[in-house]
Amino acid sequence: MRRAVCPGSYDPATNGHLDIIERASALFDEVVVAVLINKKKQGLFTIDERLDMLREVTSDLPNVRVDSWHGLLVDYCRDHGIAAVAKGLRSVSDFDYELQMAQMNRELSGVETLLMSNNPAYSFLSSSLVKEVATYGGDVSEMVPPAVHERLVAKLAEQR
Ligand code: COD
Repeated sequence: MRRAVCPGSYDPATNGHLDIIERASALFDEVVVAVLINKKKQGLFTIDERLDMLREVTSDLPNVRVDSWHGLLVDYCRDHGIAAVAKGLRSVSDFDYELQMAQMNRELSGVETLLMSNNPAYSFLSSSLVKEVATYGGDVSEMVPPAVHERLVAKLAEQR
């Protein structure tokens, strides 16, 4: 069975993430969407909230499951028999960082990384910018799945 992991912070998932997950699910027998901790980023949603949202927005993709992991991505891949990491590339600046991580992960464990060119409609999208815009009342309803939008609006209202 060909398995891939789509790792990320998913705080929260955007339409750009979902596009990559859907495309990976068409290429592999099974895709695990794994919520990992990025220590450089301050979280808005708890890990359980991110998992719930991801389960909801991927419920129509039968070969996709959702999981979380604290630690190195390569250790997750080894423990779960995963040979490939599938990610999206938005820009040249993404490329530098993604290439470095892909090379490090391959050096550590031999795991391969598939970098997919993103849908240009989502080039500007990141979880951080979506949160920032929504915090100041901007409309992000076209940038995230409806289930995420609902939770984001509720979370920000809770914090006011
Ligand atoms: N269009 C297409 N793809 C996108 C878009 C978009 N608009 N936005 C994001 N993506 C893709 C990118 O491939 C991105 O890498 C991925 O989705 C996840 O994005 P985020 O922002 O949710 O997640 P990051 O960048 O914070 O995730 C970084 C990881 C958590 C994957 C990384 O830090 C990691 O692997 N950490 C685990 C610890 C580890 O192994 N560290 C060593 C790494 S070499």
